[in-house]
Amino acid sequence: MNNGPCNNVTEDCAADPTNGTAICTCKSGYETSVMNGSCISKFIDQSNLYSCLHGYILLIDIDECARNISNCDLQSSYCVDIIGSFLCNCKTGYLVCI
Ligand SMILES: [Ca+2]
Repeated sequence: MNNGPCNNVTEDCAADPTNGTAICTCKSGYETSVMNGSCISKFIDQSNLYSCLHGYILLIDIDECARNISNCDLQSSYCVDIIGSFLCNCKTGYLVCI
């Protein structure tokens, strides 16, 4: 099926009943990006998308710390979220940590 001007992966296409122009809406599992209005996966942490500048490739980042999926040893280190990755910084009193 022709998806018109809409993105085949992320958007559904419908016709505007008043003038027949195409309307693109985000498919299930996608939401409107705060950056440019395109549809992106709901699993992307949008709080980090603001750091992207126009003309640069959209950085896809998640907050590994908030999602508790970093592999930091939380006994000796704390998790710091950065764009595209995360860091494990040593807690006070630890010279070596992972
Ligand atoms: Ca991150």
